[in-house]
Amino acid sequence: MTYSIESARNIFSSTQVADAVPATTAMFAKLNIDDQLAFLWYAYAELGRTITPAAPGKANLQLMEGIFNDIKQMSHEEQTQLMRDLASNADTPISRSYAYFGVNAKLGFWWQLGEWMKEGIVAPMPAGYQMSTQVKTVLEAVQRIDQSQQITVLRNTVVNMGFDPSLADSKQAEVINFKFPRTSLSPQFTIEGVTEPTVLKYIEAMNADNFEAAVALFANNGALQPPFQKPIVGREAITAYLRDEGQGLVMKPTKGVSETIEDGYTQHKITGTVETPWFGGNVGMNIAWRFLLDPQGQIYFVAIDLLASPKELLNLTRK
Ligand code: EQ3
Repeated sequence: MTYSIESARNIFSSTQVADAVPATTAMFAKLNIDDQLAFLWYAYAELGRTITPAAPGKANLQLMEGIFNDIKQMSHEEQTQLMRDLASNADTPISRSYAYFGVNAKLGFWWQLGEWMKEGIVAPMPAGYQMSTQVKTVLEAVQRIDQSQQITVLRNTVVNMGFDPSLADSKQAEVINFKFPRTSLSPQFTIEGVTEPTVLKYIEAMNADNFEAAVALFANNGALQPPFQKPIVGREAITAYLRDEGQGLVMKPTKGVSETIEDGYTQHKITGTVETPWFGGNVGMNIAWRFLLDPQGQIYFVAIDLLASPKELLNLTRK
């Protein structure tokens, strides 16, 4: 049997992923725009009772200085309109610029607005605001899921904002990507049950933000499937994706299983935790990597899954 990316997606098919994330994100998407903004404010404030994201660093925020200066000059009405435009994917100059922010830059943009909302520099939630029943329902749904799933929902909502760049007639060449300098040496790890060098090298490279080295481990037509997304195919596309989304992640794989399948292919499932630079060790996301290596030991496919529960960390069954 030769594999296709489509068939590779089914390896270790008993893996239980956190379905509550797309379900809650879909509930959010049905809210009207003002309810969406209100929901995010309250969800963020609620999360802030236990953890808050780290400040993204001056150098990163400076990349958006021009836009921030414009926003500070605006009236509260204009600022509110700007937030509505972003949430409704309207075609405005700032909404277009936002589309070319990398994921972390988008999060950093809202982080800054959130700080300024607290200080009253950016229009805060109106005094006496009454939550609609729809907002309450989505908030309750978010309260039922664990913290790593909550931050993933928040992240999804922010990623989907702004003017869709595929609709833009002119393309801006450069995406604004944040960098998170590593404060300590790459974490040491051993994966109980897995010694496959390609897998170990992948984790090592990712823990050093060495995306070129990580991507060199892929086959030419290899693919990486991020949580809740379709596979990203080919080295160039994977490199661009990792430069945007892989920065500063700390991967702590702990257990795994390896198996030789047909025609010299091998499959490996590894579980462990991943920390984002925004929340550091305060939020360990339960993750599985499902690797399919070709007979040359190159990565033909790897899926990264956000697991449904910590119990899933122990699920290393092969089917
Ligand atoms: C201002 C406020 C509050 C109100 C306003 O009305 C609207 C908005 C939007 C507001 C602001 C909200 C803010 C500031 C939200 C911030 C949320 C943050 C910082 C969320 C961060 C989440 C990060 C996550 C979930 C990262 C996950 C990364 C993973 C799972 C990476 C996995 C990977 C692995 C393990 C690989 O091996 C390959 C790469 C890959 C990236 C897939």
